[in-house]
Amino acid sequence: MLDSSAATPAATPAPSSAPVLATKYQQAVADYWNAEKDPVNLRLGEVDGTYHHHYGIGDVDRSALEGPADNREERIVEELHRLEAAQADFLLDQLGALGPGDRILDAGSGRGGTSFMANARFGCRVDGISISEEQVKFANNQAQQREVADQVSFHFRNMLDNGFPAGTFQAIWNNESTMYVDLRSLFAEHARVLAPGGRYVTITGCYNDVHGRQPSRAVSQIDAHYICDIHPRSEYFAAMAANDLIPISVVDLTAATIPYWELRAESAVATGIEDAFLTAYKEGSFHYLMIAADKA
Ligand code: GPP
Ligand code: MG
Repeated sequence: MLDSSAATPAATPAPSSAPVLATKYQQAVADYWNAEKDPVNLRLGEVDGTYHHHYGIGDVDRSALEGPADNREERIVEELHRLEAAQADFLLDQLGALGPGDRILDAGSGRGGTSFMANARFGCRVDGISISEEQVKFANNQAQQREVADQVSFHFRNMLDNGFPAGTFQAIWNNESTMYVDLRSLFAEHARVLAPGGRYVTITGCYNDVHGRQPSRAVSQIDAHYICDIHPRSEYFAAMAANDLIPISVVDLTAATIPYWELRAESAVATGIEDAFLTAYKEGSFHYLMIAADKA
């Protein structure tokens, strides 16, 4: 009998035939991000063409606030953007030594900002995945404009079922996107596609188990604003341990992100969620955390 499989090289499995949006919840999240055109993200992205969907870290340059009144808003937008870029740079610092031969995955890639910075830094192929078709379209257009589409590509895929073959990536990150998914399912899927010794990094907002076993009022307000479900700090480590992801570094970025939120609260691009973040951080019910782990 003819066995065609014997002569065929190991094929890349096709992405799962399951629908990308597996639940009504995921559809609601996709609807939110498909419709999102907030100046706090678009005006900041227009500063230099790199569009982020995360917050900022580092001290504010006060000259943004103190200079002449006529272009004060423009300076504040530039300063917020600078702090968001600093956050992405800090995340990339944690990925370890990567080079052009490596492959890396941006899980929850938004409009692509961190992916493009990673490609510029490491010179390697980057895949980004998002359940928002509008974000995927936007980010792929950016890749064309930047003439890196052969190296950086974005896919309409679900981070819980990413469709890549086992062991594909030397590094994976979630830049503020874990709060939309169950962590055990997420880390099982990441562990599947990470090569042994591969690095995982997340920057996330998580609530403080020590403050209370349930989320505080301010954390619940953040959940309602973004339709997400912020996890307790403990759950990150339990879910990593359950999936052969061994933490190597944890940095509490809470103090470093407060200046960003204070500046944002004073700006014309404030969205109304600023006070909830400032309350949650200052009362100690919420942390902004970086966690890096290696795949055993
Ligand atoms: C993305 O940033 C924000 C989230 C994914 C929500 C939750 C994050 C936490 C750390 C709790 P964004 O840049 O799209 O948000 P915004 O529009 O408010 O700037
Ligand atoms: Mg933003």
